[in-house]
Amino acid sequence: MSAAEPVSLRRFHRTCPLCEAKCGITVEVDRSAGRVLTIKGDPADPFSRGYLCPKAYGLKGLQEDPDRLRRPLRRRGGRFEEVSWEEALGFAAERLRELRDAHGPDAIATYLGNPNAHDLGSAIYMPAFQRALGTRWRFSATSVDQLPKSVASCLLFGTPASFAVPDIDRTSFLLVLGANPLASNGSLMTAPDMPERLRSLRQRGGRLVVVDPRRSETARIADRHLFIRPGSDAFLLFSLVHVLFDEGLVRLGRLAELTQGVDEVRALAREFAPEATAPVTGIEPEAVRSLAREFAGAERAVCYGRIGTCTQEFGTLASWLVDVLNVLTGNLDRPGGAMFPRPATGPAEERPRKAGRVPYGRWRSRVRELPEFAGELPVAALAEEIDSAGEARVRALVTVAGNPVLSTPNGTRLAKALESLEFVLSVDIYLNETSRFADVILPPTSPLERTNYDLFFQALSVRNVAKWTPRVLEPPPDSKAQWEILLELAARVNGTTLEAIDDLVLENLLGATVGEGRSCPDLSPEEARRRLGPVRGPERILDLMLRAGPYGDRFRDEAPGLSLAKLAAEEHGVDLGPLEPRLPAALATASGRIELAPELLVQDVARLRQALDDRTRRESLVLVGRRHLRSNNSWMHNLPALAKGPERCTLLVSPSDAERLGLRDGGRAGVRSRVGAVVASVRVTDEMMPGVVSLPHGHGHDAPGTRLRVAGEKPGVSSNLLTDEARLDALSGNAVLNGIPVEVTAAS
Ligand SMILES: Nc1nc2c(c(=O)[nH]1)N[C@H]1C(S)=C(S)[C@@H](COP(=O)(O)OP(=O)(O)OC[C@H]3O[C@@H](n4cnc5c(=O)[nH]c(N)nc54)[C@H](O)[C@@H]3O)O[C@H]1N2
Ligand SMILES: Nc1nc2c(c(=O)[nH]1)N[C@H]1C(S)=C(S)[C@@H](COP(=O)(O)OP(=O)(O)OC[C@H]3O[C@@H](n4cnc5c(=O)[nH]c(N)nc54)[C@H](O)[C@@H]3O)O[C@H]1N2
Ligand code: SF4
Ligand SMILES: [Mo]
Repeated sequence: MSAAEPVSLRRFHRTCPLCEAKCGITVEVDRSAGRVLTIKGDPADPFSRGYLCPKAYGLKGLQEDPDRLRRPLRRRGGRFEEVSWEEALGFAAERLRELRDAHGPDAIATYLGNPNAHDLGSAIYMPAFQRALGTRWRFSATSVDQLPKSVASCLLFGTPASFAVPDIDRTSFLLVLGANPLASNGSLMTAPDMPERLRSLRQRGGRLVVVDPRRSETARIADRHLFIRPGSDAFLLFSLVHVLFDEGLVRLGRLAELTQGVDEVRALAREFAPEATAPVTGIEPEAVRSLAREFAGAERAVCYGRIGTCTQEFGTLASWLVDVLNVLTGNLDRPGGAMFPRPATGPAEERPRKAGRVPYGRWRSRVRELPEFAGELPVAALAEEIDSAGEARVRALVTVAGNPVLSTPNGTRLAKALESLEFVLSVDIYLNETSRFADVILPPTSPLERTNYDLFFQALSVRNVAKWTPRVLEPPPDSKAQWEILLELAARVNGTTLEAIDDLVLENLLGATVGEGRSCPDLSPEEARRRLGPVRGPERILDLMLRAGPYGDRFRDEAPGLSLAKLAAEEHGVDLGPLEPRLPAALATASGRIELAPELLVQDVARLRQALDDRTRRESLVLVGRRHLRSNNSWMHNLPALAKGPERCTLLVSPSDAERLGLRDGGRAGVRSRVGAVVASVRVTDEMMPGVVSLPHGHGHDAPGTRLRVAGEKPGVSSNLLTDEARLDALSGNAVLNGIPVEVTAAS
């Protein structure tokens, strides 16, 4: 630090919480002014090595955004007023209690949005919050995202979180379906600096093949790109499996003993020869055959599917077949294939766990009888659960870090439904398209004002890593962290205290980790409690998880191993090594093996078979989505540094469709689906497959009553005014957000 710099200039090494990549950032702040000066990539972070995307700088914008809420708001007579925390929490808890007492806990629905996954406090205390409300009407962004992958992974490997992630740094053949990591920075695959990781794949002689109805940023740098008709990945994948069997390319290797159901898969694949599926996928049979041969012949290959393979009609089947391909070629659980990370907060011992019942369909939604999975219902059912008459209807909604009006299908119907509710509580940092319907908005502290640790994403990481991110700025007086808001609400609703709930969370974890037969056998719970110290909140729980985890010090201070204090001493994070094979220990299925042909999936193949003969689905014009590096779902459009630049909410149309429909580049087009219509600017580009148009989601910031001044200047339109709540992946209930039939016409 030079003498000219102000004495209060401080430099912190932290993790960016905005997306799944988890880049190391260096934040310079003027602490006396509580101001962020710069945000840069941290070259000493062993995982991200200095990489950064433009969104990281948005953390400064977010900190300074005058529209970001800092005080609770309460609606009075159609207007929002700032009120004290005491009043806001007291009123919210009172209304929730009244509604629960009058109508039962299921009258209150919850919706949890994506940023919860990036917040340690939410990750630790959300289960307690949900339990306090007691409702089974739980919804989240999961069912507009990775639900199909969760269902498939649970059936194959045993738990909803049993995700196999591509070992991208060691593979020699990466087959990507329905993901665009150069824009999204990766998902269900935490791997900062995708550009460099993909470059080095090619440099070591590896190959990248992308299957996408759009020649995306990632497809552009691939060795090969195949256009595919939206929603038809399961057909392509089944054809690849067909060719593996047909040409004797199946090589399970050590997985043979660990896998059951191979013969059933062989039988199912029989009718999906490349020639049979080509009319549905639009991919030439010979291209499918050579892809299967290359994949099977590669030294180390991995197939990876994401949003495009999940948010579609056959999402669970496609997600399943991605892993079937990895298993049949012996690429599951081996370096360069699809592997199971071992996070520092996971179970200490590697031993097969007792299988529970698959958490599917234990209850169903009221109106459409959609199945619960892992404790929640598909969000495509939220509006109808509110607006369909009946004593058991949903009467109140609690949203936490979610914007379902822009993020879930048929936003028009949902907005109307929200307006009709008896009570809405939003825990959110903006007055936006969803929270404008709230009676109370409770804003937590900003990302730079809170401590963090990536409980979820370190379990999805392509290397085993751990990093602690203490807060950079002091939270302003009279502010609350998200975990405090959740626990205070939970406490008030049930007439208990934050302290009591926090203690209960700790006791439950102590019961699972400390004492005879557990990972810390020599310790008593009293001693563990004493060693963890009295400070409440997520840190104490995290410390216990780390110390009792696979790399933990087990409370032996002299021993090597992690504790929160030791992790905190490593400002750039610690690298715990490459992924290692974890089967069979990581399995939790009833058979103790990989269940390659689970009944639910086998049954769903009938639906796929029917679609093979359905001609209409091949002909209509369909809509898909996309992401942009400077945007993040629906909520970073209010930051000037990110919002500047050309209009991004454009409709991409192929030249042949443009000609047929009379559209011109730079002109306007009306897009209509069963449920709604929008008008968007047209970009004519040969990056689109003919028959497919693309519009990003998360825009449409022109709703009345919001406080989003920057976003409102370039509102764009919401693609979820077009997506249809009636279209689901029938097995999981996940919304179909890609492959929506639309009519497009020229507009003035
Ligand atoms: N058509 C279409 N729709 C899609 C998708 C698609 O590809 N196409 N993608 C889907 C996917 S993958 C996802 S994950 C969902 C996302 O769906 P949501 O999670 O519902 O939406 P987000 O846009 O992430 O909204 C986040 C909300 O949290 C608030 N927020 C931000 N940070 C914090 C915080 O720290 N605490 C609190 N309390 N609030 C915060 C923001 O103001 C915003 O209201 O969208 C889905 N919708
Ligand atoms: N910059 C930025 N980064 C983000 C986000 C963001 O909004 N902006 N959101 C974050 C979130 S919540 C998530 S879940 C991840 C998602 O990360 P990704 O899964 O990488 O999502 P996308 O970038 O939308 O890429 C999806 C691709 O699927 C293609 N596609 C559409 N339909 C089909 C189909 O039927 N089959 C096939 N094969 N492809 C299809 C689309 O054309 C698109 O190129 O990104 C995360 N990162
Ligand atoms: S890719 Fe960008 S948004 Fe994602 S963690 Fe890295 S810097 Fe943050
Ligand atoms: Mo997502």
